[in-house]
Amino acid sequence: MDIIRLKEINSTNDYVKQNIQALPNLTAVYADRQTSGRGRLERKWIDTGDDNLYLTIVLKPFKTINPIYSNFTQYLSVILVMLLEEEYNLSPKIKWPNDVIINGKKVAGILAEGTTKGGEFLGLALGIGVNLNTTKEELSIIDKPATSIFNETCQYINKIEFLEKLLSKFCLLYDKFIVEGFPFIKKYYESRANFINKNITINVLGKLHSGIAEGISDDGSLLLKEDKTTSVYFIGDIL
Ligand code: BT5
Repeated sequence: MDIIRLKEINSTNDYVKQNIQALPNLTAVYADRQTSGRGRLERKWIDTGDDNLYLTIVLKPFKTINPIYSNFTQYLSVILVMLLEEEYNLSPKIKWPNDVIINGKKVAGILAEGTTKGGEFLGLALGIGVNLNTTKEELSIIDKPATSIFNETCQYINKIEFLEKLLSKFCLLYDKFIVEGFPFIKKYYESRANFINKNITINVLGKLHSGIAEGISDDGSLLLKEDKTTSVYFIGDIL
């Protein structure tokens, strides 16, 4: 995997989107500082210093739009959970669709953005921000409960080592994932999900829906039992 390091950029996702034609599949772009990191729906990803990870992976395994593109965020959340469990002895959970949570607080956020030109699909920018060494004080400026690996383990995390481990795990299961799609990671994803069989409320573009989360479909969507019917949601936030 080629790795590009940027000292400072507005957003690694924007950098990848702007350069997607020149960047080969599976190039990783990370920045030491990110001045306008973005989340979904115009939300912000807060930069808490250069010893945290701001990374975007270039993905264009298929030349045309393919259902697999909508599941890469869930794939990356599973890869991160595996790494946190195996190497850092943590017990992270996944909050649908792809937040990674430790002890009820968000440690990482993932944002995938497709790029098209004249109707042609050029590729996906798969971005992830991971709080590696953010201190309690820095975490307190984030508007929702947040944590870092350092905050959970009292262990300083070497960013480059962490990046290499994350990317090598990403590549290890990648070939199988792009052939089999979400069903390949479904069992693992569900076993680490913190919402299944619970009463939840989701916000879908400003509209709230409440019910029991019955599970995840083979395409990664959420099955929510509202009264007597089960609805399928492809986007939204669990509140
Ligand atoms: C996300 O959005 O969680 C996706 C974040 C993706 C960030 C990466 S960094 C590299 C790449 N380049 C970018 O520009 N973006 C990607 P969402 O689910 O919408 O959550 C955003 C919310 O997370 C914010 O509204 C805050 O409540 C919270 N948040 C912001 N910064 C945080 C941080 N450092 N740690 C924990 N939570 C944070």
